[in-house]
Amino acid sequence: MVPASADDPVSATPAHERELPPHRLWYEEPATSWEDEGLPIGNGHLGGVVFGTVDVERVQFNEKTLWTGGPAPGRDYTNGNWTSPRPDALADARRLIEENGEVEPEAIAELLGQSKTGYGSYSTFGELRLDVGDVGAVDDYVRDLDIDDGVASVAYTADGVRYTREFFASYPDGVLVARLSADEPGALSVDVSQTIPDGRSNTEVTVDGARLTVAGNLDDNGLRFESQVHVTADGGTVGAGEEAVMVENADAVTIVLGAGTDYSDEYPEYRGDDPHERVTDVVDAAADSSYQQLRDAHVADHRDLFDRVALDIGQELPGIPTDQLLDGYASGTLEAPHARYLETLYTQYGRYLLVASSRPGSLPANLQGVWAEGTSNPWSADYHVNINLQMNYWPAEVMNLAETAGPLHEFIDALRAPGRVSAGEMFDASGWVVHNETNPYGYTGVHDWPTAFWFPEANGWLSRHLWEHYLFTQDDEFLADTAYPIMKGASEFWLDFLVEDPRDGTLVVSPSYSPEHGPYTAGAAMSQQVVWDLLTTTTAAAEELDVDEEFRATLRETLDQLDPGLRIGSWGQLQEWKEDIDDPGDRHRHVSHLYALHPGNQIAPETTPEYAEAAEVSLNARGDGGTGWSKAWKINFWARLLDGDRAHTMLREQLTGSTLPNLWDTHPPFQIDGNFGGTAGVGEMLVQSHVGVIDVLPALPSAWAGGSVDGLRARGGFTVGASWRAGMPTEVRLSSDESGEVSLRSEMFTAPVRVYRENGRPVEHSTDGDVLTFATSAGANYRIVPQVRVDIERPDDARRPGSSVPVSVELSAPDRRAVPATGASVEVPDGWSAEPESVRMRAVPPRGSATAEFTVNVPDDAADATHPLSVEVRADEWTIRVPVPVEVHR
Ligand code: FUC
Repeated sequence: MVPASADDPVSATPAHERELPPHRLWYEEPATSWEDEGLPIGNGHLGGVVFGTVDVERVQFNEKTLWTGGPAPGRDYTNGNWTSPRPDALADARRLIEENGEVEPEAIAELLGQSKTGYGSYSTFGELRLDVGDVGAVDDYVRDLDIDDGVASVAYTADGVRYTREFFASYPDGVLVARLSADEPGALSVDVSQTIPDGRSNTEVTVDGARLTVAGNLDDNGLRFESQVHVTADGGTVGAGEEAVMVENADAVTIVLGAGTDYSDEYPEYRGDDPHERVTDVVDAAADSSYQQLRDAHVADHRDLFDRVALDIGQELPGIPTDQLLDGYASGTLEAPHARYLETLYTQYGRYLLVASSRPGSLPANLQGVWAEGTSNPWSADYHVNINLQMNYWPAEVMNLAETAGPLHEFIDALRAPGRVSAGEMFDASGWVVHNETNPYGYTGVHDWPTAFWFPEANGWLSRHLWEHYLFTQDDEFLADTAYPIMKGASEFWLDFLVEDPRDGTLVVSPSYSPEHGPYTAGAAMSQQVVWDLLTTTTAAAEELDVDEEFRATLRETLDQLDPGLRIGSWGQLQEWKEDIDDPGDRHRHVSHLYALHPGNQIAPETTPEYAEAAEVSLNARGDGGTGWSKAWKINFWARLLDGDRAHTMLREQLTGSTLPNLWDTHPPFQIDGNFGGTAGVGEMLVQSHVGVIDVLPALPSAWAGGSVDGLRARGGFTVGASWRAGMPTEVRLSSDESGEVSLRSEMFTAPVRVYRENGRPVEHSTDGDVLTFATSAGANYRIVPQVRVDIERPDDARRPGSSVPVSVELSAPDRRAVPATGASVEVPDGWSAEPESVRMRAVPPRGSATAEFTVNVPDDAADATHPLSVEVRADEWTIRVPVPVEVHR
């Protein structure tokens, strides 16, 4: 063994060295159901769902701004604001609540609600149809979605010819692309056309040579739309047919599709330029590029985002199609590495879907991302802001896709103009407001569904996303120009809207409604927590920017008087309402009063253990059921409670009961929020940074005992990676965008570690318990390496009373430092014994190891249970304690 000198260069290559199995969804049959089986592609503004049907390929497609509703000739669109003044409505609602404590939702809806007018719906653009004629019998059919490259494909053999189709949506070129090829020259003939859904007028279909153009207006609001399809053939002929472009006897065919509308996000007109020129330009440019050029540019762009996070939990490629994999997972028949494959595929699929449905230059991802099959879709495929839109963006920062949040920020910004009118006209308040759900036409007022119309706190919850973006990116310009003005406007609303609670003199929200159940009251937990969070982060932002001193003082005074929404009730629960009225039998899918635990950070086991415990009581009472997004939220909650196994249980629940064969989340119906919430939840299991410390592997489930992850982001401008074995890190990796101090938390730091720069130089650090702190330089990479490691070997099957368990302890020095002499023992519960009681272990040289053997005796009267044993290895300066639970079973 060669003792290394302090400044030996060490490899900067991450420990993540295994080539990961490809991330791919695949099937042996064409899709028959859009919702269950279609495979989604997208570039943020265009989305396509590929069926893989053989004779006539169907690619249903969307353009993000194709929405009915909003301003329209002959419609009195009020953005949901009251059509006539109701000067007393708010005061009446408040009085009802003050007098009765609890008020039926219908009574409040009667006073404050109003039926929806001009809300509209997201709509399909149509279907691209590729008609290759009657193919006859087909062999070796496969349909897949390669999410590493962002390419869907279909392949089959007919008449001895192998046919292949590829589909992708290119962000750099702004088009959907389809490519048909065959392994025999001249084998391809296809008619390319487009369907036109209902609800369109002035529709013109023109075929000019190789170009099919469809343009018209939506009946509902006159929105102008246009799509153009251009067909290029290698070999063969291309000609104009009636409403189709016809290709005969080609070797290969490339089809590009561009689409747009005259929507603009500018209040109050919401109209911009006719899309004709824009669509013509992108389709012309794409038609001038070769298929390979389009594909290469797309794959490079996609991988630039997608490849940033690598997750290895020991998954292995299963040799079965994805629908069978999902079935096997649900029935518990998969081998563990195949189950882990599905878990990593699902995690990365959420990242794929976010890249595909949210890129700068268009609207944010809606309830179905960018994919919607009908002209009037479930919940309009809109922007619900009492959880759903927010959940869509939970993975954006931690999962290293911060750019995808741009459309959300712009959308929130565009809500301000109509939101100011709603605040002023309806409530005589300044600032801006939005309620339970909204559309792209600034619907910031109300509707009248009693249990789901009132949620003015949405302005605060949305604002949190801007502040988080700043925390993760440290982008000062973004904070000053985008985030702060929006946060300030939302805070101004609350400064005017909060009222004093006669019960205790605190400031509360009234009316207040905990989504989407129970009575209307004053000061429900979520209302208070969201407002507390908004005012607190707005104060922090103003301080950071050193602006608005007087306003800051007002915020602080208000915060001092604000009810923070945290109360522990009679059965130990975190109260959902200000009065202790929680029903332990309540299984409602919204768990709103835990906002403070996630996505907020008012509650954390490290900082407010008693509230964290109460949150756990509430969460246990709510149970592990729920709809898709509800389960996804529970993954995040349990991760924040640092319970990796329970978070994993919820991930299993989501995959088992709320995931369709194409891995889309189902409420039911298909709703994409759960996909994003699930992916974010895995992020929370692996790294957390919401209480000022980067917690590494805070909620690692025992099913993921070994693995590695790279590319996760943490607040403060950090990128984090780690490798682990037996649940304990073997290395932590950190890159720092800025110079400053960083603190990380891991059980690993309770024993000696060293921190190295990429050039191999050790970095000075300090530790305090399980927290390690050191100074970072901008752009530098660090590795944190344990200097001592304890591995345990023992049979892990259940033992009988009166039997014994051999326990072998391996102590090693994995880096360049020796481990000094230590004492080792097994700590056992009362009535148990271990032989020997303790062992003295000699010093271990660098990269060497030593072992000690113990026998644990299980007492005759040991109960059927898992008993908490542990191994302790003690040196003068440190102690390592490794839990070794022993299950006893008669
Ligand atoms: C919220 C949820 C519903 C549904 C809708 C789109 O209102 O409570 O379950 O997800 O959004």
